[in-house]
Amino acid sequence: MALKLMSGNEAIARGAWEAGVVFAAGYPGTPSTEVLEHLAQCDEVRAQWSVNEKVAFDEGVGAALGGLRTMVTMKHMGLNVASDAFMALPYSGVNAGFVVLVADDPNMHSSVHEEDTRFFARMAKMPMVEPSDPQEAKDLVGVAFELSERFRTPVMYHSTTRIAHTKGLVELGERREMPQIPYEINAPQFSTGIYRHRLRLEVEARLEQLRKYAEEFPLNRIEEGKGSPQPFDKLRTQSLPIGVITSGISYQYVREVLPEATIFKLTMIYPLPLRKLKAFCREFEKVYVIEEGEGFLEEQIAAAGVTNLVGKALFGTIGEYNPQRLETAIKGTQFPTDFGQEIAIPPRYPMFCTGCLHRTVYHALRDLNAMVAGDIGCYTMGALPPFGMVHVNYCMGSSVGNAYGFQQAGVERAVAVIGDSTFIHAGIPGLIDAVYNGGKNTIVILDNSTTGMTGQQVHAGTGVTLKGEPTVKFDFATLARAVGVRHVAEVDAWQMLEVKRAFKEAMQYDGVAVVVVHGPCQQLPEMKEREIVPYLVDREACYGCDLCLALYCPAILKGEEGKPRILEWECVACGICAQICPVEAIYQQEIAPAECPEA
Ligand SMILES: Cc1ncc(C[n+]2csc(CCOP(=O)(O)OP(=O)(O)O)c2C)c(N)n1
Repeated sequence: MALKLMSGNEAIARGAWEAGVVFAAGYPGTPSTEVLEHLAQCDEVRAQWSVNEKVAFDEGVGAALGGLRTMVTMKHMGLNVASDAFMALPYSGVNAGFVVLVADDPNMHSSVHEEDTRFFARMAKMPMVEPSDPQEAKDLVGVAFELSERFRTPVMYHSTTRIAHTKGLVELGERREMPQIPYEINAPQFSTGIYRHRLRLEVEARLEQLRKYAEEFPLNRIEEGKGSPQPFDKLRTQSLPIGVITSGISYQYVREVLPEATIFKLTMIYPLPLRKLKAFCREFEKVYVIEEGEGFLEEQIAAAGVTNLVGKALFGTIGEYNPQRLETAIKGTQFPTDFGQEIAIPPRYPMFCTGCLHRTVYHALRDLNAMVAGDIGCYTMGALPPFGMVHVNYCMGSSVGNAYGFQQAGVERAVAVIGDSTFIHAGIPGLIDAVYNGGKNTIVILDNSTTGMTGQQVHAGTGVTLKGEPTVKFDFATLARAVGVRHVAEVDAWQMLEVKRAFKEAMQYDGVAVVVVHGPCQQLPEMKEREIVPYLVDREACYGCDLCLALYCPAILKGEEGKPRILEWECVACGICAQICPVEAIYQQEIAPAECPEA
């Protein structure tokens, strides 16, 4: 028996491979990203980053209808983008198995907002499964595909940050090659727009079958309590028999905190086996429903007439659960809401890497007194001190429309700042709209040749596919011109004066202006591996004006006599500090980088 230590995401990828997945598409987003990255390493799987989640979903639909087992991956916000197609697909159902992995991020470790996507499955009337550990994460993929093909339905595979990133030993299996299921033209089944009224009935009929199946689903199981007296003697002496209904990562916390409890462990979390759950609840005086996020399980069970549930009122909806939180809640004491901040670490703001192009951009926009509608990516951090230069920020692609709206409201110097990956993902329609409706905004596209924030994934503007193959490279300036932008400039991020001049001219232009700022991410291997000749400060020439310190570059510190000092081992020689020094006191000299004394 081959065992391997795997994260949940790696296990999901392994499960997809073993289940015979042939086509896999997605868009990066923590905590789902690594699933596709692992799948890309499998020769048998055509894994790809698509330009956004909606496109990935649509492509997946085509592949599954065409007869290939297909997986589509995204984080919770990605499902918002794909939701139009997500809602429509249950109407037609699928041909070969189709599983959409959606990973939520309770506590927003890497997300703009918390969102419980389980409600989407219910809205779409799509069956949904959820694992509790890496082994189950792997096995459940195969189960989801069987469910999908048996009921000819898309299946949502729900995961969360802790499931995605927790590691555990996983028993490996073999790949099952699945023969392609022949596709036959059948418009009454798959042209959902026209045949919607009949298909609407089919959705309901299928859901009814799924409800029945949920009652028999073997991975929804009851685990009898162990009767252990620890640690809840209080509950025991009051002889309050406790039952627990739970799923996902919460199941692990329950096992830890309530080892004596009888647990109804749900693995298929939509539709629910309500008949069984009701019978279960009758056995106990009190039943805890322990689930992260909203009261998705609780509300449905309560709506079925169960009245002895204790859930969200006790455990709360905000943030992640953990054993401490559950224990505190069950013992009746108030659980602090600043969870995650118990560890004493010095407070500090996240900051752009040394040599990051975003620093130049915000520095220039600050000097030009711009009002910035920001977007989603590393550059979102420009909202924080010391720059404080992202004045509004919502979700991917919003910057372009937001800036246009501000201009409509008469707000001056409204500039949209958007990353390359984000522009391709959701910025393009906003740009077309601004041109079409006669906007007068500047749109700054930050081309760092990667999807930086999620861990340097390639995208359509990088000229490389997820499989590492060369491909057509999207050209931002050409696209801008093609949609009618008359003022298009391209600048090198490390030419400070040029960047500033380009922004100034764009902001003065009477129409939509696009400035593409090129500057590869410093975390890309080619940037990290290049030879760097660091900059130095001539202490004699420097008179301590602190202009270079206002860049907030991690490589520049205030040294002796209050004069700046450049950390040679940190400097990546972007040269911005030298460019803004009024007395040319910063210079580059061919020397061996000194050892970092603290290292
Ligand atoms: C709808 C949606 N999908 C995915 C994500 C995850 N995500 C956060 S930032 C980002 C893109 C960042 O890339 P880019 O715009 O190129 O900016 P960079 O971080 O490289 O500066 C992604 C995909 C998200 N926040 N929302």
